[in-house]
Amino acid sequence: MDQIDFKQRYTQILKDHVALLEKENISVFSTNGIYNRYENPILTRDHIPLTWRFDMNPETNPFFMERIGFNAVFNAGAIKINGKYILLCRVEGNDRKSFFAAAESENGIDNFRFWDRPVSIPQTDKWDTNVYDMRLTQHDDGWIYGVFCTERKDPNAPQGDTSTAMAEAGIVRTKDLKTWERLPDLISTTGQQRNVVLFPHLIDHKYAFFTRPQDGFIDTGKGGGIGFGLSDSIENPEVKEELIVDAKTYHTIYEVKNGLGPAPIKTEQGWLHLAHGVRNTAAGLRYTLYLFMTDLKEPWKVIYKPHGHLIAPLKEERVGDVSNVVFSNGWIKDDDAKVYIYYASSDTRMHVATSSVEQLVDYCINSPEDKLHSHLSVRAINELIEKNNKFKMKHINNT
Ligand code: M1P
Repeated sequence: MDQIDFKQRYTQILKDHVALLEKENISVFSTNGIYNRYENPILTRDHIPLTWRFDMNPETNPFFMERIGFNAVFNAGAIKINGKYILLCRVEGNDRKSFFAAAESENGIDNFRFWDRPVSIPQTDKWDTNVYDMRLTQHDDGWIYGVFCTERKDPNAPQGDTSTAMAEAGIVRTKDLKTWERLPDLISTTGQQRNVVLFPHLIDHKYAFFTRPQDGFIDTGKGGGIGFGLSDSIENPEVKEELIVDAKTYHTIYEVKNGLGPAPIKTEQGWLHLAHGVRNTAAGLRYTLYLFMTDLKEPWKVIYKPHGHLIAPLKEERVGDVSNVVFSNGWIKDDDAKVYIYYASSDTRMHVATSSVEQLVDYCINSPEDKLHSHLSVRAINELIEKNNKFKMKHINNT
C-alpha cells in the first residue's frame, strides 16, 4: 500500500484552498445590458474552512481524511454591515442537513471567506429537522430579522411514509449576525409556508410579511402565488389574512409556483422585488428569477412587471444537485445604488450579478409585459421594430 503522507496532503489541500479563496472574479460583458454576470461562482463547498472538515491532528487522523463532508453552498441571504458584504448561506452537509453560515467579502464579488463557525440557531419546543433559505431584513425597529424555512416531518404522515414534510416560517433576530434570538414560528391560516420575507417598515403599526401559502410541501396547490399579510406583533407573529400580490399564472415562467426572493429595495419609483418563478418542462421543474415593482405606499400592489425572466440558468449553472434552477434570497443595494444580486445555481453554488437601481427600474418600466398570448408577444416585437424604423428615418432625414 502507498504510504500516505499527512503533511504532504495537508500542504497540498491548504495551498489549493488558499488559492481558491484568493481567486479574483471578473465581470463578463453583458449583451442584455441589464446586469453583469461574473466568471466564477463566489462560494462553493470547496470554500468551507478546512477546520470544519478535517481533524488536523496526525495522531487521530493519520491519513488526513475529511471527517465531515459538505455537499453545497447556496441560497444565501445578504446584507452590508460595517462596509463588509455578508452572505448568510445555506450550507448543506453530506448528511443532507442544511444550516446557516456567514461569509464575508470586502468588495462583494470575490474573496468571500466563511466566519470561524456556522450559525447556531436556537430551537423552539418543536425542533427543526432542517433549516434553509434565510431572508435578512434590516427593520426600522432596529433589529436585523432572519426569516427562514423550518422543515419537520409531517405528524399526519401515514405510517411508513418517511418523506412527507411540513414547511413553516421560522424567525430569528440579531444585531450582529452572531448572537441570534429565536421567536415563535409564523402562524398563518393558509397551510404551509416557504419563501416568507419580512418587509422593512411597519404598515398600520403592524409587521408586514410577504408569504407563499402552499397546501403541500412541494406543491403549492391552492396557494395562489406570492402573498402579503400583517401581524400585530413580531413576538407572537400571526398573519390571519393573506392577499395575493403576484399570482401564479397559466403558461408563464411562474406557472407552477413562485416566491419572493430578498426583502424589496426602495426606489423613487416604487419597491423593487426579485422573485423566483417555476414552470414545468418535460425535463422537470425550471426555476428562473424575475423582477417586478410595487407601489411605494401600498407595497402589495404591482405597478410594473416585465415579461419573462431576468436571470435563467446558463451554461454550468444549469447542472447541479437540482438542475435547471436559479434561486435568490439575497441582494445588496450599495450607497452608490449599485445592486449586487446574489443567486444560487442548481442548489449547488453561489454567484453574483451586478446592476444598478437605475438599470433595474428602467428594465421594469420599459420592458413589455407578458400579455399571455403568442400573437401579443409578436405584436410587442413589431412595435419595437416600428419604433426603430421611425428612429432610423428621423436619423436619416436629419443627416
Ligand atoms: O430546489 C429548488 C428550490 O426549491 C424550493 O423552493 P420552492 O419552495 O419555491 O419550490 C426550496 O427548497 C429552495 O431552497 C430550492 O432552491
